[in-house]
Amino acid sequence: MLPSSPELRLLGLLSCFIFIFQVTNAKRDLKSACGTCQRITDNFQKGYERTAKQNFGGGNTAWEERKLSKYETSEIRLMEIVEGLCDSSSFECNQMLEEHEELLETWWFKRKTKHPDLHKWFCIDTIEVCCPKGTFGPDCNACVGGSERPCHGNGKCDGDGTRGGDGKCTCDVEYKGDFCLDCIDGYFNEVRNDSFSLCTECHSSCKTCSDGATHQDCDECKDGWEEDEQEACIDVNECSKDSPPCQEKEYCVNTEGSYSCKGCDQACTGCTGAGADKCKACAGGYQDTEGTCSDIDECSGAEPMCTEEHQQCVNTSGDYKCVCSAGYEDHDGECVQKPQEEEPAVSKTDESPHVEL
Ligand SMILES: [Ca+2]
Ligand SMILES: [Ca+2]
Repeated sequence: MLPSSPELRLLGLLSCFIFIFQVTNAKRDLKSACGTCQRITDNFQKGYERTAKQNFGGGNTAWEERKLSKYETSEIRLMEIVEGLCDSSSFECNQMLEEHEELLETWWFKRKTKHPDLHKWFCIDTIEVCCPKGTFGPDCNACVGGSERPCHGNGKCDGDGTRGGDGKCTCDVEYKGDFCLDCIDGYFNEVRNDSFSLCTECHSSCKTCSDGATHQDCDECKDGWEEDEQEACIDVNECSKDSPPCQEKEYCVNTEGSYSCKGCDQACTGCTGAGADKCKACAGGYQDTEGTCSDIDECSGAEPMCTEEHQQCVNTSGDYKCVCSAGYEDHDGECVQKPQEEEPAVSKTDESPHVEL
């Protein structure tokens, strides 16, 4: 029986999806396939160097010399090199190797002399997963800016050196534009022509600038900076403004391009700087002593501060407190005599460090 039409449509849609998936996947695969191929040829070179010193005994008789020169181009040596080309865990690498192992053999025995660059012969010219440096895509077209200096030396060309990518530039951080010749805000073109651009950082006071790196070259000042009469960007002193930006119990510290607020000494109500000698007024519990706010010793005043029975006064910084005298303890706000229990005998043996074991 033939499938009904909705099923057919679904089938058609599904194969369409699979096709799109394969196309996009293949594009990405070409970049990673080149990476895999590059690793294989890099490891081949390493293996080639590793096996260069090997021989069949270590002597240098004529017989051994002959044997050695035979090894140099032997299948045994090739096998030893091929063994080290892929990590056993790398599926992509092992798959590529399995698919093209015969090509490596062909190169080893027949092409090596004429085409000594394995990467070029294998990855670029034969299995066609890579391109020469500075080129990209199926036909190895030149990157934006040319293959000599892709992206004019100020960025990375998408797919550079592979059969994938679109050749567009991802510029280095200072540069922008399709050709990576323009500077981002905060940088200016120190050198600029059709094929070369050098972007240098503006002065720290500039949002944008042109022609130079001093504070006089700003086109626009950064926040926290303002233009003076000479059109140079200078620091705004936020602390000297009519309405300073800090809280009542803070003082203001001006910095280049900004400011900060710091907490006053606890002896102050408002202050102009750090320490008890920079108070605008003393906080409660403190008094002005020769320009410095110092603690008032409430307990030494003529008037007793703690009036309850068996209480004593304890001075604290910025305050004082009333506590029960020795031998008394607080009981619902009253100081009562502590119970005189005779328990030291028990606790003493408990806490003794010389316990007999
Ligand atoms: Ca400032
Ligand atoms: Ca006090």
